[in-house]
Amino acid sequence: MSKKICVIGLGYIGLPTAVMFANHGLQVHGVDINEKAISMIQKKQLHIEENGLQERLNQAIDSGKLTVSTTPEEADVFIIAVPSPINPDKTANLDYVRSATQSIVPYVRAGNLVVLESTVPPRTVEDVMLPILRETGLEIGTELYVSHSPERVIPGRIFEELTNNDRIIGGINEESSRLTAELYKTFVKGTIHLTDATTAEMVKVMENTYRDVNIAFANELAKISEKIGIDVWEAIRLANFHPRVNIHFPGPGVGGHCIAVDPWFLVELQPELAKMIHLSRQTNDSMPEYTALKIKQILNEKGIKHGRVAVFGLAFKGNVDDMRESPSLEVIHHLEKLGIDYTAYDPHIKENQLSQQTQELEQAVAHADMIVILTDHQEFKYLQPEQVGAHMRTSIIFDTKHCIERGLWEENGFDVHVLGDAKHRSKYEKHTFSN
Ligand code: SAJ
Repeated sequence: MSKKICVIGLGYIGLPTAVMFANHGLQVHGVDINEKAISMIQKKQLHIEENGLQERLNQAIDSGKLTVSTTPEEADVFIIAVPSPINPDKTANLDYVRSATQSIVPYVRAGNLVVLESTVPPRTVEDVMLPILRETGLEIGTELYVSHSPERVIPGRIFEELTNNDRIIGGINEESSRLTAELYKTFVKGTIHLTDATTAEMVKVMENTYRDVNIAFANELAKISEKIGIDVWEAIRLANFHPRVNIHFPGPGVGGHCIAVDPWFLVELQPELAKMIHLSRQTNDSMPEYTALKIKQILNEKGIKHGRVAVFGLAFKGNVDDMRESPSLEVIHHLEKLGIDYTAYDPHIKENQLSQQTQELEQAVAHADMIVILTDHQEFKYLQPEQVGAHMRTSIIFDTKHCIERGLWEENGFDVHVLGDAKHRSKYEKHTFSN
């Protein structure tokens, strides 16, 4: 294929996508409003972390197939991959989608294809993008083709998933879908499924909402399990042996820029109908406070009035360097409100993100009464009690991600607490929870 592509937005999705097309022989021009990011990419430097991106970027720039700047250029295809966050009042913020669409209007020509990759509320292509694209004077559907091709990749494995995941492509008409599928066949090995634009938008939002609702269910089960004296992790593990059951896992909250955001799109569109979806969002958003209150309860039960806690994990999930919408920040906020002193430690997050953050493990646990694990990083799974025990004032560890080896820590004199696990508590302590 000898098409030229212009990619608007060079973030976590846009840059890997641009690089993929360039390294498969297409001429690609990448655009971003962030001048610093553009000058870094021009020098083959990365402004985001992703496995395998550096060598692929080097190849794309060295071959001359990828150029970048802050302004679009004429092309055969325009791909928009910009953020679609929520406003503080939980309504969709489509400003970037609007301005990116507006930015290509002067460059779009008859026969071009415009593809939106950003996750958006259903009907965005039809109701937000098309009115802007009509300003080109081109007839939509016959002179200008438009579709939604949502990204579905997970950070850390983007290149593998870009290649192997199935793709949903929804055009505003059949020709738009067909042209988009032909384009993505350049590197997609998974099956490409064709539908209409609004269905494709709904599918993407549904996938993330499914996960959010399922996690809320797991969090509710964790709270119930604590009350009735069982270990929810064991119960979920056993339930998932059923061939048609796939219960997700509880935790201190749901972070990231996707799963905690996309369900709100459906709540905004249909507030009267999206009841379970709304309740699930509230359930997951309540977990950081629940976690902080449990920390206080555990300290109080030990007779510790003004405890010091070592917070392990600032990233929104294990083994990533991304703090966006991280529940850890909310847990910390509630610890501050409860007057609990803390240090924060995360080997994946660069220093100076928080004033109480340290890069030194020893410093993080010095005089602490409790380690609270909020992120299941590999480093925490394999942490050894003797690395930290001697520096602590009291040997308590609270694992909200069920990632440490309980027996090992207990053998080393630690009082071990796990979110959603009251079974082990009742074995080691006489009292039950009441709040
Ligand atoms: N989490 C739990 N319990 C679980 C699983 C996750 O509490 O059982 C938490 C994590 O700790 C994290 C949050 O949920 O805080 C979200 O993590 P995630 O790994 O579920 O999702 P993301 O945001 O990294 O990526 C998701 C993916 N969507 C799905 O798996 C359906 C990815 O494929 C999408 O591309 C991405 O959203 C996106 O961009 O929409």
